[in-house]
Amino acid sequence: MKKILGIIAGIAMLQTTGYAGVTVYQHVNYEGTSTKYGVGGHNFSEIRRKAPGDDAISSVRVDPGYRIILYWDPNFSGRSLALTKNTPNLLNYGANDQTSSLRVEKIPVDGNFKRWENVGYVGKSATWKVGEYANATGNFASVFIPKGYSVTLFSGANFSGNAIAIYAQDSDVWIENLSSICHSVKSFVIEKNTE
Ligand SMILES: [Ca+2]
Repeated sequence: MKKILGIIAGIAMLQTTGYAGVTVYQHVNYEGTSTKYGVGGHNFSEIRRKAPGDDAISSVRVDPGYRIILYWDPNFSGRSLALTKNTPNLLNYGANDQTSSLRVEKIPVDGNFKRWENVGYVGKSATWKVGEYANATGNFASVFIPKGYSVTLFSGANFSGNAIAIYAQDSDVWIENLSSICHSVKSFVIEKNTE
């Protein structure tokens, strides 16, 4: 009998239908002028032309499944900062009013459960299909579960220890930093949700 200690549902918001990507804002807390950017590179001439302009971005909204890389200089050069979640104040990253070019990427996903070794959906990754996996290896820093599936994570091998169930019911679930809810993953079960 699996012992479920916690249930998380709908952690990440459903990405909006249609045009998805990121939105950059003039002021902190998503205020002031703004522009929504889709996947691809957006160089200095475009940044300068669109609101809020060059060296003027202070907060960023990032739709689930996307990454924005801010570059201090034109031509995707100079210092850079990658973000995969909504960030209301770039001052906290030393990145306020610095951006002169930026790139938007879609984070690649596949399978019914995917993990990355580093926070922010970077580093080595692995993907699994529906099934029971008694001995997991590697670091589960960020995870993705597509809509329609659920994953139960166990802190011990062979489905022992603490467990947490994550249901992707109404939308894909993206967890950028799994350690905030779960410190160890040694085994897991992936199931297809039933109606
Ligand atoms: Ca700059």
